Amino acid sequence: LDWKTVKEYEDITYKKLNGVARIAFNRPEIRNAFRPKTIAEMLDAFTDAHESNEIGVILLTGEGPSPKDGKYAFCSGGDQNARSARGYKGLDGIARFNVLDLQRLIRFMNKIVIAVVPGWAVGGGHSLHVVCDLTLASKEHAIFKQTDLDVASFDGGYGSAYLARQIGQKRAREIFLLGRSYSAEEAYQMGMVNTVVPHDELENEAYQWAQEILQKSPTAIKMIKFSFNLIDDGLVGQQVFAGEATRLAYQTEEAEEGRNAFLEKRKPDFDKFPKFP
Ligand code: 1HA
Repeated sequence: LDWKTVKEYEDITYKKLNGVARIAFNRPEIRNAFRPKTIAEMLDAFTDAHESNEIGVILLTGEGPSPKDGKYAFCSGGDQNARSARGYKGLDGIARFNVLDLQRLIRFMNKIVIAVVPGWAVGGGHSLHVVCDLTLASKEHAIFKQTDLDVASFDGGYGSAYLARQIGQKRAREIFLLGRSYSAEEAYQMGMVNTVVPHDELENEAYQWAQEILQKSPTAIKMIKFSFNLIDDGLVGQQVFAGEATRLAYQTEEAEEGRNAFLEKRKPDFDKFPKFP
């Protein structure tokens, strides 16, 4: 695939091709663990893709293999070297949990985000695949493992409760409480992976899925994404869904009349609009 680099970063890569953005963790020697700077770069790239009129689908993945031992990773969660008593410490000395901002952006953005898992998806990296709209996994190298409890951490939000919505309470609790490794095939059987793909074809397959999605109506795509999210996202889910409903309502003649009446300092004439059942 002939990806074009959009912007150079230190901890991630960001490329685009034909309506698809590819955003990847790029710290392969530590299994693509993230520090606050990594997530700040992710937020920058995701915001750019979110605001781009051309981009409809984002592939979130990890560069690899590791130059040290040839192993692949999606993401191994928070960089434990950056961990401090108040979160993950940035180069500015401030401790953050900014991966939660990235989770919310993925959840609330009106583009489809596909997790493309070439290797380890662990801890906070596991939670990121959970929050994406779809997950495609490498048949040979993807491994899913939730180590949060081993390092005295817990993603009590999307990473766990939303995982339980996907695969059921017993399975989700097992994943957290035992912290075992699961293959792509096992993750597929559980329902947290959409398809298992031979490693060499993984990115091409993800790109094809993105192209298929791009054939659909952009408005219908975002309405269905936010419909799926609504019930689990509470009032924020309602707000995000309703925002899109408001956008549709703004496109009507009634909305024009409301605005024009205000600007022309007159009473709005809504009588001319039929009260359809
Ligand atoms: O839970 C949260 C949060 C919850 C709420 C709010 C915010 C949160 C933010 C973050 C998180 C978390 O992500 S907590 C969970 C943190 N991550 C982990 O516990 C995973 C730690 N890593 C591993 O268990 C394993 O390394 C692995 C299963 C991913 C891979 O195992 P493997 O293939 O045997 O490789 P390994 O030799 O262990 O690792 C290769 C190199 O990568 C090692 O460095 P080296 O010995 O070559 O110098 C290893 O130390 C490094 N590495 C791997 N993962 C991390 C890491 N270094 C720092 N942080 C890591 N997460």
